[in-house]
Amino acid sequence: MAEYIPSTSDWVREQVELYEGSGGTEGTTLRDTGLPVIIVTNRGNQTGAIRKTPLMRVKDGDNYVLVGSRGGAPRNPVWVYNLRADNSVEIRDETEVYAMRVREVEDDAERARLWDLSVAAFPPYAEYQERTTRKIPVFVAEPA
Ligand code: F42
Repeated sequence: MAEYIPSTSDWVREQVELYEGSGGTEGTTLRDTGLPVIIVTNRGNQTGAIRKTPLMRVKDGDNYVLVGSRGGAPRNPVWVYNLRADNSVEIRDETEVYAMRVREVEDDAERARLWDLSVAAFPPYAEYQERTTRKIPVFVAEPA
């Protein structure tokens, strides 16, 4: 079993601990927005360790859309590189846990559709894209 290395970011680590520690009954929304969050579990591309990242819940049927916005920061979140290196993930959505595979969305039309869906679920994504020159990476997670 690989070791779990918690995030160095306090608020992220605390949300993961509350969410997972309660079995998905607490800490399931983003701060005061009340909007739902999922926990993505994957492997670190350097350490091979288990990493856990809270992301907004964006659903497309049975699939989940993962948006690498990081609040519009100039650099991609590290988890983007982890998913590019190993596409096998576990997604916790409240009390349900799914084994899934992710793929980065490259097709313009597909990306546009999933982007609109993501902004509908979490409107600040639009502002985050305006804040940065990088094109925010979008992944889709499908049942493995
Ligand atoms: N971030 C988003 O990008 N999109 C969202 O929709 C989103 C929603 C959200 C909701 C709630 C919440 O609490 C946080 C939310 N975040 C969202 C923030 C998100 O959880 C991440 O913290 C953020 O995207 C930054 O991702 P990050 O992977 O850069 O994480 C940082 C804080 C982090 O933990 N970095 C690790 C560290 O040590 O601090 C690096 C971990 C890692 O994967 N290391 C690799 C390894 O091999 O283990 C090697 C790294 C390398 O060099 O490649």
